[in-house]
Amino acid sequence: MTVLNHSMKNTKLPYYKIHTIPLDFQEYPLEEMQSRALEFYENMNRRRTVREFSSREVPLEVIENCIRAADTAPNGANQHPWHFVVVTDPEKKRQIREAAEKEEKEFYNNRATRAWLEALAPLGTDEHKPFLETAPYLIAIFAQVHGIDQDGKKIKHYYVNESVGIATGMLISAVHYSGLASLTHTPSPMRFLNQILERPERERPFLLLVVGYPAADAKVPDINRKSLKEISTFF
Ligand code: IYR
Repeated sequence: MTVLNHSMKNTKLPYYKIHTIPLDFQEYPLEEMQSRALEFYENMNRRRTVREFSSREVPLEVIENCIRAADTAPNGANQHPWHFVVVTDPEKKRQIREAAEKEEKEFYNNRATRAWLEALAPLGTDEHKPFLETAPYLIAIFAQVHGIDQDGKKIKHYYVNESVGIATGMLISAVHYSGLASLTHTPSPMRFLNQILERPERERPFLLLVVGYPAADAKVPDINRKSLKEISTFF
């Protein structure tokens, strides 16, 4: 079906005939809707950021499908302003670990404020990042600050941070839903990722997601979620 986009009718711009297709929407009986919401929450509530990984193999196809899921994220002007680099090569992992630990050492010893270190203390993090080599996959997520057209001209991208943040959240959810653990790692600064992973300057490293099975004896800090009351208001 083709409809006119009337909101543009009185502007100087040409307005477009947008192409539409029927929505593929799945409705559930109310009871099922309620149990699905509860089940989803209970499942997501088991997700924990893991810092001890097993080197056990994970099929690449799982990672590919998780990235496909991330690409379904709502995003500014449907520009998909992201790029995912999947790293399995041991030498690349080694280079990433080396560069990340260098920045992290500087962070923990000099750059971080006392208040920041105090906020991190309950998590037990430090500058040692062995998981960057142990885990089978590192997924480096890049935000495309702007696009580039066929003539090499800049294309403005909209809501880049929001879009990439949502896609990353969906990637983390997909990884958890698949039965794998992940760790959001943000060495700062992380521009070294452009050089190691051969990404252009217009792409800003957003986050490094470590993915794999948790180590058999993995422990996590005993922390709490906030209550619904603390995080929400209903009018
Ligand atoms: N990027 C450092 C420090 C760090 C910062 C925050 I905020 C965390 O929630 C966790 C760690 C690191 O990865 O150790």
